Amino acid sequence: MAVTRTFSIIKPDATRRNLTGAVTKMLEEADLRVIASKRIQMTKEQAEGFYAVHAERPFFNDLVAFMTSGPVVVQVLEGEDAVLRNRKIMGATNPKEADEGTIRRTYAESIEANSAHGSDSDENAAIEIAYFFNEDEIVG
Ligand code: RTP
Ligand code: MG
Repeated sequence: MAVTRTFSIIKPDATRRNLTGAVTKMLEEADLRVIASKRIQMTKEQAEGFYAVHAERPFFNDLVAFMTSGPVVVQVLEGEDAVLRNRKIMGATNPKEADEGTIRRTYAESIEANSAHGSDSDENAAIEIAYFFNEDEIVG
């Protein structure tokens, strides 16, 4: 297995409840290393661009409103098979379907306010990392 990178967001429901450290701890305990991190307030334009693949989905407007409802923490994570490793510790989109011990099962409030985002492929990870970070902000 190769050491790769993925992109993570600690979503507004988690930052609002002061869970930045708690979520990050679960990522670190899953052997993911935070090699870049910043807390930002996403603009509507940023959120719409980030979730452009979901533009036609019924939940798109709600999702953009939620993701801009408060600060988020964007992170680059590094580890063996980082995309899969991160998706595994996050758990299923819907916290009711997420496995015990996952971030979403532990902390998510709903299918929308589900505490964490993680890239779904190496290709999307590279795109999403570049959307929020310059290479000089990432220290591996
Ligand atoms: P993410 O992209 O945030 O890591 O989550 P995911 O792959 O598990 O889920 P995806 O299908 O890509 O959906 C993106 C985010 O949209 C919100 N969502 N709301 N109301 C709904 O039915 C619904 N479905 C999805 C969630 O915040 C989800 O993480
Ligand atoms: Mg997704």
